[in-house]
Amino acid sequence: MNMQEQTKKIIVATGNEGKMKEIREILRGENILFSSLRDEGLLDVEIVEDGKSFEENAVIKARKISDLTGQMVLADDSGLEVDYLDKAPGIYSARYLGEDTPYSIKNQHIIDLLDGVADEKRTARFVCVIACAFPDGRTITCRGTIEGRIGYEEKGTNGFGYDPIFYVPEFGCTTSELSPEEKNKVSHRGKALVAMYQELRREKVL
Ligand code: ITT
Repeated sequence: MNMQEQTKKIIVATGNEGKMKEIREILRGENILFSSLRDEGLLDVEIVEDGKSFEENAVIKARKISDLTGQMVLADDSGLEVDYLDKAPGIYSARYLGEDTPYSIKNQHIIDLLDGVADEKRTARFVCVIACAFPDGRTITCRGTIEGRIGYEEKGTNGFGYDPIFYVPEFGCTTSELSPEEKNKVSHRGKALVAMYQELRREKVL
């Protein structure tokens, strides 16, 4: 068997290019070809994310595309929980202040809401749930988190979304200042995706 034959294609039910890039990097070297909704020509499929948790929304996305394609499909539902804001934006992270609002504005808004709030009360976490939907109707989920604090200004140019305001005390910088490799090693997405990969290996799906 040559390398080409061993490579397995997995559809990821996401339209978010930042996530897609990280997913490809996290499992680089595992002989998996990740195909996005754009790659599949499915970007226009309407998916109603009306779940009440990251788990529910991840399953909704994976299930919809699995039913449509008849394939095993992964999905990522993720977001930022700010403790001082009662865990907002949480599952509404992408829609916070409007889906098309630039992150420079969303990030500054969160910084402003925390104006005058002391370091120890600026705690926050990124959450990522990876769901896998199988063609037989079964679904499984894996969750990963990374703890941090909301910074005082945007810092860094790597990553996407809320990375420039997500300060990680252990590293002394934001996840936007980490290299992609460093972020993937410790991130919510890195943890959730590696856990899912191990589960799929255990189940001999991969
Ligand atoms: P899909 O549903 O198509 O996958 P989406 O962007 O709408 O894309 P979510 O509903 O899961 O996805 O929202 C996730 C949001 O959480 C994302 O748009 C970012 O704002 C934020 N987010 C998640 N992971 C992040 C990360 O690693 N760094 C920065 N922000 C992140």
